[in-house]
Amino acid sequence: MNGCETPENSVPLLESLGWQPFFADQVKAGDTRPVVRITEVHRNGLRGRGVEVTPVLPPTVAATVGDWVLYDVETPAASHVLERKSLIKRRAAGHERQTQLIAANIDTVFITSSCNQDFNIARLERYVALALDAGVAPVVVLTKADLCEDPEVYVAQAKTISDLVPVVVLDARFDAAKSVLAPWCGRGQTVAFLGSSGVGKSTLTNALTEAQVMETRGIREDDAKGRHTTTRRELHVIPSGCAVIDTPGMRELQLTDAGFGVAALFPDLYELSTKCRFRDCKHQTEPGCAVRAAEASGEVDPERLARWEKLDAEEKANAHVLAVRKSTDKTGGNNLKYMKRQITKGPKRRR
Ligand SMILES: Nc1nc2c(ncn2[C@@H]2O[C@H](COP(=O)(O)OP(=O)(O)O)[C@@H](O)[C@H]2O)c(=O)[nH]1
Ligand SMILES: [Mg+2]
Ligand SMILES: [Zn+2]
Repeated sequence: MNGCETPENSVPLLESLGWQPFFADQVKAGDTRPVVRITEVHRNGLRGRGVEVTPVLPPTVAATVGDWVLYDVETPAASHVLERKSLIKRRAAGHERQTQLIAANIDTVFITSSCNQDFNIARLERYVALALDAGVAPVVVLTKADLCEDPEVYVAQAKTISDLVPVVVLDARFDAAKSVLAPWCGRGQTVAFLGSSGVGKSTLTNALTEAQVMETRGIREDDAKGRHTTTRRELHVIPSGCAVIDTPGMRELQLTDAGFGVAALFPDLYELSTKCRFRDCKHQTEPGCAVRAAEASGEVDPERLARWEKLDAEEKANAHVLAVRKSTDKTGGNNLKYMKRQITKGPKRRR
């Protein structure tokens, strides 16, 4: 082996790490800085992986897991983060309404839920909106099919989310799970698992990597809630020549600045809302409200409508807080520019 190939197969390491023409096009001819992908973020540094290099970059480098960096060997702090293809972020939990970067440059996100009390259509929709907004293709992965009398009941419900979102169901503990996810794990792709604790994200990461790279642990019997075994996001290479990111369960997923994702998930309702008489209609008691009219005539499913209203209101409230912050925070500018570009480009179509 010459260090450029993964031990498992003959896919060049950079490609297995998710290197694509989109990134290669950003490197000028003659630039000798090694490219590395950020695999872990710690308080005191960012771990990267490239061909024959595994540097730790100082935390001042503004990168997250999945970012590609031109590593400045002499002055690591001056390493250059390449433009992102996609970015998953949320409003951080707690009082600080900061935006937390979750992962960059993901092609497909496996939104994972088990076929038990964890299953919650509103929560899945929230993740799907987040993914669509980030420019990442969402796939709903339903685990623990073996523990459930009729998994198809869950599949049928998940399929109502959107025609844009494929749904698969599996037992995460067995090899067969790998082939169910294989269509999204081709060479040079990057996939990530998102979902609550205890649903099987680390079990699936282990299945894909064919190694025990992540620790897994049983859920509490009484309420099906998971324990936080995975404490940080980590990127691993899998033998099919694909990169996979496992994440800890998120207790709270607040959307922020995700108006495009919410609209993409509920295009019919978004379209209706553009027909209200007043442009800033809150769809409450305003005259000429197309949304309330459609509800009254029974054209729309009232439960789905209520879920859209909740997400839309939350997204707008958080986006407003961020907009105020950005107007006083000079570093927010880049991010805003990025989002605008994402929105005009639209979500990436699945292959
Ligand atoms: N029966 C069954 N158990 C599973 C399945 N997926 C995961 N588990 C178990 O659920 C527990 C939590 O899994 P883990 O991968 O740590 O969940 P994570 O918190 O999402 O990373 C572990 O004990 C797994 O063995 C599945 O499809 N069927
Ligand atoms: Mg885990
Ligand atoms: Zn209205």
